[in-house]
Amino acid sequence: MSLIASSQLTIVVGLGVSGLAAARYLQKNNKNFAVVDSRENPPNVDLFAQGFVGVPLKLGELDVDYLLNADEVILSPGVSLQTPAIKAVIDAGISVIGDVELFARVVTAPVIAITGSNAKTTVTTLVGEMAKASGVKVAVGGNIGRPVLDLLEDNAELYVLELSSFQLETTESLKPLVASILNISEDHMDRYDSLMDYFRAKQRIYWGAQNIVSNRDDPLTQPPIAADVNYFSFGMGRSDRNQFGFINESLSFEFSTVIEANAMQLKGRHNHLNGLAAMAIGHAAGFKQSAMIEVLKCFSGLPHRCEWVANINGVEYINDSKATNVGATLAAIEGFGRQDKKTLILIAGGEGKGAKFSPLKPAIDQYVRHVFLIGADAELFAGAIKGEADVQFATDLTQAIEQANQKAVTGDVVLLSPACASFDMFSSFEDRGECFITAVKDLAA
Ligand code: UMA
Ligand code: ADP
Repeated sequence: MSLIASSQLTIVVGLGVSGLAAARYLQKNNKNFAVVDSRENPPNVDLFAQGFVGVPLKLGELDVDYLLNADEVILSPGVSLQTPAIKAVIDAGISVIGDVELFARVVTAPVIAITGSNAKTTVTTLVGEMAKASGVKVAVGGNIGRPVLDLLEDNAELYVLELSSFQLETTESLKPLVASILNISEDHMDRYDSLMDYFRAKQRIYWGAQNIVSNRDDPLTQPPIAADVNYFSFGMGRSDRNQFGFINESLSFEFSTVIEANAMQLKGRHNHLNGLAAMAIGHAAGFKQSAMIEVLKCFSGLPHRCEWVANINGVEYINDSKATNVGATLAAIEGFGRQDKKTLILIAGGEGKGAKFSPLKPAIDQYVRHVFLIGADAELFAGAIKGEADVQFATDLTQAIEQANQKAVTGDVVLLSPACASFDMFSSFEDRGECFITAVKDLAA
């Protein structure tokens, strides 16, 4: 650590959890820095006032002239590189990076980096648990919640990071021990011009990776071929060399079975695939197979992700509030749908983030009897899925649950899987999920 404050100026853009962690890191390393946030009332202002006396903080519309004083800008993943003030900074030749790039420059222990449109948090958590069970001192963070620069305090032997496309856009020197894209489907189309732009951001995770794990069933996850990289894949079909897959009803590696799918606590075909992905990543990182199997047997899932809530008169209620895009809801419908009978009642809708809902139509036609739609994009949603299922609107989530309850018969599953962000009606996907749980429990009372 340098004792003389650097004369170079770093400006942190964003006072959210990642910006605050960046400020802590820069302060600890005696750097000269300032913080700006385009919001008038961002979070953490009080914490900042207490912990960073004398450090300039500017709030409100980004001031280009001020930003141009910087030698480097640390940009929040929540702020687009296309923001005019940030574009002006880039055009002036000033380096704009994210907190993950700052982390990458100093981290000395190996890193496992995981991205995807869906299943990131589930797979990242599984991989973290597998590392622990293998006896590795591990720190888990990134988009999952704990900012990467805070993880450095742990002096871990291994870092397991969930990375979003936003974080990857401003990262170039991570060079992970293992990198994986789990799947790619439309998301964040309010920030990207096209699926290709989003795909290009995700593919940056493979830059400099020693081992790559991709999804055989999803061409967009395939890496460019390079000579000095080990490749592994996972997918629904039978496994072959360097592949994880299924042999009959068991998860398998190459030509041998590893664990029966039914022995996993996580249920649904999509979750079995998540187990395979975690095992493939753990294998590439050198984890013990016995430890990975133990984790797959014990891990029962995370709240708001296809979470079982109640059985009321033979009807199962499932909270999948974390399904904030079409790909996630598709996986949940296919995971819970029955081939022989339409037993699904779907509650969906919210803020669609510019996505097309039509890819849901075939699965809804095949598995869903009634759909109850809420939120800003309910009409758009209804237009895209019009077909065999009965589609109705509800004024709010509680009314949708009551309407679903009236239609449900023994053996049905009422699935909240919105395919949309929650912020038009709720403070977060957690808030939406808690509201679902409370209303369902009220039904049972
Ligand atoms: N914002 C402004 N002006 C600013 C800064 C932020 O308007 O100057 C707004 C933007 O709308 C932005 C939001 O505030 O989207 C949040 O930005 P932030 O800087 O306050 O965010 P952090 O609290 O630092 O959280 C970020 C990640 N947020 C985003 O990428 C939007 C968190 O992912 C992540 O957990 C955290 O860093 C730690 O690494 C959240 C997320 O929603 C969970 N991620 C998206 C997703 O999963 O779909 C990508
Ligand atoms: P992320 O962190 O990428 O949002 P999560 O693990 O939190 O991923 O899961 C979010 C949602 O993604 C779940 O609620 C579920 O609907 C869906 N999902 C889970 N596994 C898969 C998968 N393998 N493929 C597609 N969608 C999935």
